[in-house]
Amino acid sequence: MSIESETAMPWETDVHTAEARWQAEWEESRLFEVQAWDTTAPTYYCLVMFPYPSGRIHMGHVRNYVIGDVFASYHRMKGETVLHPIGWDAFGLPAENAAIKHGIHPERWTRDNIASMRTQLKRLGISYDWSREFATCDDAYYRWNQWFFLRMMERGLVERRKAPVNWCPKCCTVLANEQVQNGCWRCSSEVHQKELEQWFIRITAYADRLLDGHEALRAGWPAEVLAMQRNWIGRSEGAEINFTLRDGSGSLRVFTTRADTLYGATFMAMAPEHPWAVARAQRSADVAAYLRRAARKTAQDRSADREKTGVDTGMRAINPLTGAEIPIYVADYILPGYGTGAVMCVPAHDQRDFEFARTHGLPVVEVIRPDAGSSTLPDAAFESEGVMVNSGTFDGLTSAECRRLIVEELERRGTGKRTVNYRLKDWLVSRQRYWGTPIPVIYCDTCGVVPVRDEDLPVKLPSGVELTGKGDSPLAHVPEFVHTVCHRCGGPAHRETDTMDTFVDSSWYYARYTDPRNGNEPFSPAAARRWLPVSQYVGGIEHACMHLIYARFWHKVMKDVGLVDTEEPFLRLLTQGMVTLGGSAMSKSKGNIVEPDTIISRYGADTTRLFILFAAPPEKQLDWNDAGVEGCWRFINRVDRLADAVLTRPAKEAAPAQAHALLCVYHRCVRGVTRDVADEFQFNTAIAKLMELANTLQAYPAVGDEASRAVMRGLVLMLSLFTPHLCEELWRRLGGTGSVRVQPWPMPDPAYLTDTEVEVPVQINGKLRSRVTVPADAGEDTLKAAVLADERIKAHVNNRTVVRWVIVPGKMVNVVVREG
Ligand code: ANZ
Ligand code: ZN
Repeated sequence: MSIESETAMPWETDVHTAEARWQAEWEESRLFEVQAWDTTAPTYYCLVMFPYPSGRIHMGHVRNYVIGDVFASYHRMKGETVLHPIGWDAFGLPAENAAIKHGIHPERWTRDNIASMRTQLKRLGISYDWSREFATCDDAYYRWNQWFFLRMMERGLVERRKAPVNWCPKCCTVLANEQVQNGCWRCSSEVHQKELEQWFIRITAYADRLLDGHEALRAGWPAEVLAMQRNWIGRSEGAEINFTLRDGSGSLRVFTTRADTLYGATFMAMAPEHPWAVARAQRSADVAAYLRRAARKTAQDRSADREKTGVDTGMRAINPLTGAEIPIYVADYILPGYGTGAVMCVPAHDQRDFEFARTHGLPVVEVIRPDAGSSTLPDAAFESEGVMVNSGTFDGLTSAECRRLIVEELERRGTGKRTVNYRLKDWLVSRQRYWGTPIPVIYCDTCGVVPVRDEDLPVKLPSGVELTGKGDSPLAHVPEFVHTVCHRCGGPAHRETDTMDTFVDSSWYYARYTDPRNGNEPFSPAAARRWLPVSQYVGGIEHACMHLIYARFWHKVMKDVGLVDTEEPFLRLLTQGMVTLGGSAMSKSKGNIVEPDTIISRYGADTTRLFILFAAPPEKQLDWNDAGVEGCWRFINRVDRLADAVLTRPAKEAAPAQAHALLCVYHRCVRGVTRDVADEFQFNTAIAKLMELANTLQAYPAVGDEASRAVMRGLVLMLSLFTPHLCEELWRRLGGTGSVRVQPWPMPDPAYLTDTEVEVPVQINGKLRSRVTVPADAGEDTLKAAVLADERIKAHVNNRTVVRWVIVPGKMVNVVVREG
């Protein structure tokens, strides 16, 4: 082992040159590039949510990517073949807005931003395989969006139908939901709902599969995200019931989860958008006025716990079981997009109906009494289960039983049926925008809607386009694009001028990384089999519903098409917390932004990385703190000097007991850091352990001896997950060969683990779910506390109740839980 470090520059003065030097070396040696077939080692796919090229990297990105790099680096050192790619989510509205505002072409704006963000990212020294980089605005990528769209069309998963969109009459344009802020975001005009032909992807056809998939994700996804998805999908079992109109002109269909309350339905209500309400408005000035008022309210105004408004339509319906005649109202607390947009109202057992009945003087008929305790009537609706009353032959039954029987009775009579309803809606994918994937469809006067042929893909975005922000799709004003020939009949045709929602782009990019240059297919199934599913995905919780549902859906379609053979795309998910300053999210408008570039220019990438990982556990909020950054900087320089001392100090002879004690501390540290990183994802406590190890080493009386060198090498190896540049430098100085980033991860030597601790397996309902480490003599309470604090156990117990503990001290714990 050579010692050539006597003249090494202190890190403190050399940090920027040294970091750049190692980054260049990693890049030149292609250290992080992986070939699909280069090894038989197990694969590990670490994915971070790719950035939108807005122009600059912010701290949220840095946190996301630095966390990802710890996962990738650790698994690489564990000997796995690690895929760690990066690219650009490059389509989207800001590019178009920049074009309108500054007259710069969206493509130019996007490519420039990518170039500067790539430079910024590279300064962080993250172990990306840059050879796989792509941008979703590359036609080599988006042609496959079009290809998938065609496959979905073939499978009946694509539909074109009318849908209400936000329309600004002044700008003459469709607005995305988030662009409606007190009217049009651009001109503040009142935004109208307008019916336009739109393209939909029938994600609802996959609702049950999306829910079923949760079982497999339970162990690796935050329970919170799964709960949000479950809620978003909103599966609800119930019945559809037809109420005949008194005048015999038809029947009004409702969706209810509480068919048991049918005898208590004293009126009905429909959404202002319901076709019958719209028809009624032609003849009733009251109804027309109410509809106009409702149209001005936002969805939030309508669903919030506001006053329940409504108007009697004068129409009457017959309760199918009681034969009673009940009035039909229009009320805006009924939402158009859910169920049938009409409900049977049971004021005694539904609080909203109760309030409405109070305001409008409608009767309240109790049909369920609590088994125990007393009814909440007449102060509030009684919404739980109980025993039937006032319900004819059903009296005395439980409400649950009655629900089943009533639905069966309605099915016999042909006036109702069991149904499942979802809150999830079909995915409206068409955008009247330029900077997105053209929808690959043409319209022929003779043949109608004709899908573009595979061999004619990609339908390229034309570059010459005028963007004004007004009117319909910008592509409609590019004649060379619009006019085409129908390949079926050879006659004249015109192209669809809408583009796809950019969430399409992010729905399968992770699969493209496995085979990013494939020109014949989106990716080869073999490459996908090698790498998918993603082992660890890291990103913001704000993507819990949209992106993470779309991607899961897309993956299932890719499975059905035969491209992948797994049901889920992302095995594990870590949602990193926000980076805040003074407790609030960093934002331009608040002026509380810390620029990554500023920090890197001052302290280097390692300090930035270390602070971000040390200041908070990854999933928790991280409040920026200059003193903390300064502390990390000092620690890094201390490690640098420590390495120097280890190398240059003439070795004193240490007492054997002292060396042994140092090695015991070291091996315990290896065990602890490994556990923190690999099992707990608590990088902050891992770093704290390494800081302690550095302290112990510094205080060691024989710094410079063989034991101290061994410990220093181990410290450098472990620390390289967090501060790779410094550690690369020290590793070489300590005589290491090859990059520190591909060295084997240190193993704790049991000879030095004087074990006063034991590892106890923990089962949930008899299934092994985790292990906890406790003092060998831990009593039941300590054991229980350790079990309940374990992240994996927490995820499994989730919202269920612990009913019993089976404990064999020092040997095994079984937690018995049940739902609810
Ligand atoms: C009668 C009833 C009686 C109801 C009762 C509840 C309690 P979830 O569980 O979310 O699916 N509903 C149906 N469609 C609606 C719409 N478009 N807008 C507003 N409310 C609607 O909720 C289903 C219940 O929400 C349905 O069951 C219906 O009210 C209402 F004691 O029908 B229920
Ligand atoms: Zn034709």
